[in-house]
Amino acid sequence: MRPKAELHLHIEGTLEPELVVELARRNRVDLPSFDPEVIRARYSFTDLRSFLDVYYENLAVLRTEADFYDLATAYLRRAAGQGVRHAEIFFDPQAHLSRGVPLEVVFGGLSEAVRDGEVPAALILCFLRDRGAEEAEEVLRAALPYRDLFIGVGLDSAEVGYPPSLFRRVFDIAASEGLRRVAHAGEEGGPDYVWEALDILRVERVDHGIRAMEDPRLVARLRDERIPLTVCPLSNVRLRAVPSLRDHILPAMLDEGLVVTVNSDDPAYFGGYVEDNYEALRRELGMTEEQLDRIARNSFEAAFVRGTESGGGA
Ligand code: ES4
Ligand code: ZN
Repeated sequence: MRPKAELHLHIEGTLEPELVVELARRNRVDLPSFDPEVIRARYSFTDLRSFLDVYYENLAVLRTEADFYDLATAYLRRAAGQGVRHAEIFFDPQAHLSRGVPLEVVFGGLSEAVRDGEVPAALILCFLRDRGAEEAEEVLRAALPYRDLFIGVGLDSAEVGYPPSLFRRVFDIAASEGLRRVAHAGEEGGPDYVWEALDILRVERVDHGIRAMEDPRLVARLRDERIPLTVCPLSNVRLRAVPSLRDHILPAMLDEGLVVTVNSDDPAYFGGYVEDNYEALRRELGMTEEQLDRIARNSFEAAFVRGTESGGGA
């Protein structure tokens, strides 16, 4: 299996139904069903919003430091089995703070799992854009005592209606703290969101970015500045950003000379981990080993933390 870095992965999106049930029992959280198959059967989303509703609901079982530790440890074990040599992992503190889970519990569990994990990894703190810029700034300030435990900030959750420009101040503060910057843009939102992420938030990678292909000037900018895009093919199909894998624009992005990477996004929900995404591109799109090798090489170039492709990681 080819070595790769994974750069677009929400740790909360690795919560498999089996772990939902285990944590619910451990924490005495009531669930509509304790059958993992029944939980999995509810994953019939039609867009980003309907996915996020289920995703946030399942988070009710994450309560203690041990829960966050077990979640991230399970991901890093699976990632090792998928050829991942380095992972830069998103987490959503607001999705936990809003349920009364303190920041120290989230940072404690995740950072210990990263320290002990099977794959070298780093954490990227994401702001939930639909909760607004003021709350994002509060979260960043509250997280600064844990500054050494994360390498950057990102922007996720429902995209349309929450343009990157709203978050200029919080990204400026992050930059002044030496934090790396990424944002989801151009998944459901148009190329204008990608422009704003670059020009206003000064992001160094674009998460998804598939709709950048609608704007040739933007494509030229991304190519010339070698700004990586973290594309998530199985996610795009499940959330209907593209009709089917065969219609995915990824091969054209590669032909344009963009620094494209392939990632799993929320693998517990979208039907596969990162190597499963590579495999689907091979099977459904007929992508060649040469193309997939380029994507894997891009993933190491696009990583903020440099390891080596043969391991050694952070
Ligand atoms: C997400 Cl696919 C996607 N898009 C935006 N925000 C997210 N959070 C978790 N998965
Ligand atoms: Zn994502």
